[in-house]
Amino acid sequence: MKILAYIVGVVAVLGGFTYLIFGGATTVSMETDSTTESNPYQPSTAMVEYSAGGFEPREIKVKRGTTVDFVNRTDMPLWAASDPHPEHTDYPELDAGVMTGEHVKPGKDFQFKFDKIGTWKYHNHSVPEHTATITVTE
Ligand SMILES: [Cu+2]
Repeated sequence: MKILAYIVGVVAVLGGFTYLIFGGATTVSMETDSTTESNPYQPSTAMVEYSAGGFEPREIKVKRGTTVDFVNRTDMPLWAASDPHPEHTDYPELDAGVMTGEHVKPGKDFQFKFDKIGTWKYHNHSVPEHTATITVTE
């Protein structure tokens, strides 16, 4: 009988561990997820490619604090800047010409961190009909 009681005890302890490990893991991962969503400092990135047809994707939605990498896939300089053209006053910081002191050379990129919530239209200052939109949410 002592052995049986011992086995029952071991099973109960193991079962408790199993519950702790799996039950606990589920709880932890849920907490991690909610932390990720509410943490503005969580590093996240997105990419926009500029080709002969313009910016792609034409519209993206990102969370505040996201760094967007603008890649120039053309053989022409790229001067991405916020609307309106030519003042660039909607989001003055978003202006590759001001940020880098020059156009983004072919094959190069520039990165911009979006800290302001809103819907931001921008364009290539050198080809202003090439427009695109980035929506920044909380
Ligand atoms: Cu412009």
